[in-house]
Amino acid sequence: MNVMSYSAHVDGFTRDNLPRPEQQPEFLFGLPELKFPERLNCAWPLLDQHVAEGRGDRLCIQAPDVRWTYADLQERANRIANVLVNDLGLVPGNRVLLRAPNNPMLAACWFAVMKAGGVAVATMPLLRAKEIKQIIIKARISHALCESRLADELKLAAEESGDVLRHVLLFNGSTGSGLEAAMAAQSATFSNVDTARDDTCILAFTSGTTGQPKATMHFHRDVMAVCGCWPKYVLRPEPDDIFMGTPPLAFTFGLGGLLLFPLSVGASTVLLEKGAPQDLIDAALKYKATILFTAPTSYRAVAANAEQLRDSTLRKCISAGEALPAATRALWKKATGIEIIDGIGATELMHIFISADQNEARPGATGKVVPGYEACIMGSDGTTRLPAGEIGQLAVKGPTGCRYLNDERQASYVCNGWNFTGDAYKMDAEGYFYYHSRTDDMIISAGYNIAGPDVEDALLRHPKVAECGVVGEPDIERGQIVKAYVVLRSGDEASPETAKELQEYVKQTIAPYKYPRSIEFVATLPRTETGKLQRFRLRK
Ligand code: 3UK
Repeated sequence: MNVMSYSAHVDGFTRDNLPRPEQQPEFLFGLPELKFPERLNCAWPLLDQHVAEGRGDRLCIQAPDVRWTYADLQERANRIANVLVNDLGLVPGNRVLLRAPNNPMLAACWFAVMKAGGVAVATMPLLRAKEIKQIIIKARISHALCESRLADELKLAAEESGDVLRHVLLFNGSTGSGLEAAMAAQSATFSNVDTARDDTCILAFTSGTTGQPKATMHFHRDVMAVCGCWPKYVLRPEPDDIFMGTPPLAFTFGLGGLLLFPLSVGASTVLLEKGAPQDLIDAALKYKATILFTAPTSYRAVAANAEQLRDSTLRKCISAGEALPAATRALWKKATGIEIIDGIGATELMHIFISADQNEARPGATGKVVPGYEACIMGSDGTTRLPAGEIGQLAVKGPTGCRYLNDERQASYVCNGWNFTGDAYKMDAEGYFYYHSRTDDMIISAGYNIAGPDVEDALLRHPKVAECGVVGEPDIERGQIVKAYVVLRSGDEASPETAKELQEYVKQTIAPYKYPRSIEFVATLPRTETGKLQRFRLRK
């Protein structure tokens, strides 16, 4: 599978901008699930095949006032694919920007792009014109399908990007206009473009915190590969499962968890535009959800009222995006009785590659390497494997891996065939991986190597702490000191006494040299739209 197949792309932009072969990671296709035919369009196994095999009447997507079967979704996707090709002149390989909160029309647009052989570039709803413009230019976006409420920033970005983005159609606006009107005039059938398994079908921009955005490239076979690994071996969903959660479909955590994985087994998904704690609880009860995807901070925030979920239909809860503090795992289990399934994934690898199911979970550990992948801990030279128990750089390879679109930073993510995620981890003798910190977030204080997340976990155990972030602050005497930014629970007072109380508490919980010498109380912490704490902003 390392020799590229004949491309169906008429617009060769993505193939022309792949990293050179020697800069690509090694790919592993050992599992039986990973033997892909040369011609592969992921819309077939995920959507059309269900209808072709008589499952068209099964429930596929729910949202407020929407209940679509597989046949309903297929019909919408076909009509939109026809609009793209017949009205907007899309040719295979063109990039299509998608901009909407998680809703059924966004899912239909995503499948339409797959069917037409296009390349979907889903963007975070909160992005502003400046950031959208960078994406339009970097990915040379010619077409956009956009939720009408979010059109303003896109239009601004389009104007400022010169003549690149030529076709914009809006949906979910006043009835009968825009995309929906165009769909009504098109056929409900579409013959999928016969793409190669190694034709790019999505460009996923990383939620990276600094510098120019990076676009990762994933093929049709990558989309199917992620369905064949973590869900197959760790999540093990069933056709009657009802998936729901918060991560945007523009974030590959959400794309997999809320669209690809449910559809890959013929199950259904609930797409929610809002993910505040009470919205999640209400939706879980209303739709009788069985599988929940969200980030650690959200589990913590929902836990306060999660007793309501104790005897609900919910059976599996997945956390990713950030390290899951053992304190949050315990809180969720106490409230709901459910052991969280933690998993580390990355945009570069598309989805989760280290994880443990609810029976194998160990507090403090992310889990074991997911079947299909290999992982190890490398020393600082990037080539020597460290023995069990030592902290080093996490290196991974598997059926998916990093391909940045025309980007020098490829060489820092991929080295000797391994993907380096930028995380410091250790592995124990049984193969469990323990998160330490981001490699550039290590705190070194008076010679001690301290992991911010370790101190955060200790603080989170204190009843007054709602959220916290721990970073290294420059210090003349110690090089760095441990500094904690703390959001208190409402009603608790931000006073020197409270700070002292928290410091004493940490000293009693973990090695005393790790305690935060400085504590600052804040109202909120800076986070990305994917729920990650922006430590670099705390350091400023
Ligand atoms: C961190 C974790 C500890 C880690 C993602 C699941 O987060 C995802 O992708 P991103 O590109 O960020 C990747 C980085 O996030 N991280 C993610 N999960 C965990 N750290 N424990 C975890 N469970 O630093 C990693 O390198 O935004 C997660 C699926 C798809 C994804 N894209």
